[in-house]
Amino acid sequence: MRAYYHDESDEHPTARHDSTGEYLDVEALKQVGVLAFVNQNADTVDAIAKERGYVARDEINVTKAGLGDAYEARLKAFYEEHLHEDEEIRYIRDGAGYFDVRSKDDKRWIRIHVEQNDLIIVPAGIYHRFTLDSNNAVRAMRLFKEAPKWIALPREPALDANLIRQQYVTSLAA
Ligand code: KMT
Ligand code: NI
Repeated sequence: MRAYYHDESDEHPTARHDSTGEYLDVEALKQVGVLAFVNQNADTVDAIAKERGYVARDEINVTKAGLGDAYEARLKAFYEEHLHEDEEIRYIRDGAGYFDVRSKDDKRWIRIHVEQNDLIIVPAGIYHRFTLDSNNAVRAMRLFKEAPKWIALPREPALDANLIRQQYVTSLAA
């Protein structure tokens, strides 16, 4: 796991975009509600799942082979700025990728590089996006609640009035 402010350069999305050199640690990520745990094993994942009410899990293989015809469309959707009404929890089994989340002031992207055995919890209501890194492959465990509200709601001005979004924004001020 490595997190930093995204440099917003015109390079390909899968480039590192780390020329800012402004790194963030796990504590700084907590300030935007993101929980990141490095080097986790099956036992700790089970414990977190139990604690937070995750009752099911599956695996997503984000590669050309894993997603087949849906590959391009899925990657495009992942990279469009969006939010969910539930938290998004991923345990990286193999490969790597970038979660970009909005900074507290909503002006910058924070780029979080997740790698094997990292577990990340992206809070409900935060604007974010995902891309692979230059190795073009990630395999991740997805944890599910009973009735997950997982639809990706693309960013648009009207979405700022969404209740979950407002609760998230309020939590930042606290
Ligand atoms: C998502 O919903 O953004 C994903 O599942 C991304 C791939 S898993 C690291
Ligand atoms: Ni998402």
